[in-house]
Amino acid sequence: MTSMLGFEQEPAAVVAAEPYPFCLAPATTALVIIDMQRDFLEPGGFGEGLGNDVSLLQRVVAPLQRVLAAARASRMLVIHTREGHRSDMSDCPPSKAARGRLDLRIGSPGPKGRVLIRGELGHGIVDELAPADGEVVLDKPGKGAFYATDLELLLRNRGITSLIVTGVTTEVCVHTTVREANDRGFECLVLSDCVGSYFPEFQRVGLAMIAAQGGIFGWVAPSRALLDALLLDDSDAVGVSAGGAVPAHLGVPAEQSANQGD
Ligand code: TIU
Repeated sequence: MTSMLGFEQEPAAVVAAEPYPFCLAPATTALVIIDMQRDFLEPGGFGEGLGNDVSLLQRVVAPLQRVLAAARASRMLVIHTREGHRSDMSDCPPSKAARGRLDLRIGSPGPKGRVLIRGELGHGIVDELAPADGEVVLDKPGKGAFYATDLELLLRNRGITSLIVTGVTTEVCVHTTVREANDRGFECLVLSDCVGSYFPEFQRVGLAMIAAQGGIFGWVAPSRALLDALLLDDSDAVGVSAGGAVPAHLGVPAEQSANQGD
């Protein structure tokens, strides 16, 4: 099947999601893993230093490991991002450098090296989700993964139209990235158990905001729904590919631009 953009697509998978099912083809989908860095997730990092309970973020690791394995098995493009700055902080706006606490800011020394500085231990991705050879590792100076990076170029060159967005934190770097992606025409599925916040109410509301108003920024689903969809048997998948239709029991439009509510 050829997409509207002219890229050849593999048979689609259909993910049970809010506000309605999300259709994806692995060849045109990227798994984006936002900032699963020691500074945000581990004791002794920046997040804990600011008084946050990092166990709320660590919950994300196990389900995200399963999604990463499935994405690799499906041969999806995998992109790992890292928030951080050059050691001289010349790429860190003074307004950002001033945030945090007087004694703990970006660039401050800590148990995991200088906070959010490239090359320091705390800036690295947690061992459980270590990038594999050939996967993209994207260093970003901002909260959004598109700001001041070549992410859009990488995605367009690969014919990527859909993003599965995961990582931390839900209301900060995940949300910013989803908004940036949505404005650029990428369709985003956010996996609810693969994104994490230090604040339970922000997690709940952050996810609700994405899928509200008919999917104003994107779709939300638990990772189980994605894993189930990627394991669709051939007859279901071929139905999508050949006929442009999706399995009838899911009742979804062939194109996600067609809203279920219409
Ligand atoms: N990656 C990311 O979300 N960066 C943050 O600074 N998040 C906070 O919630 N602080």
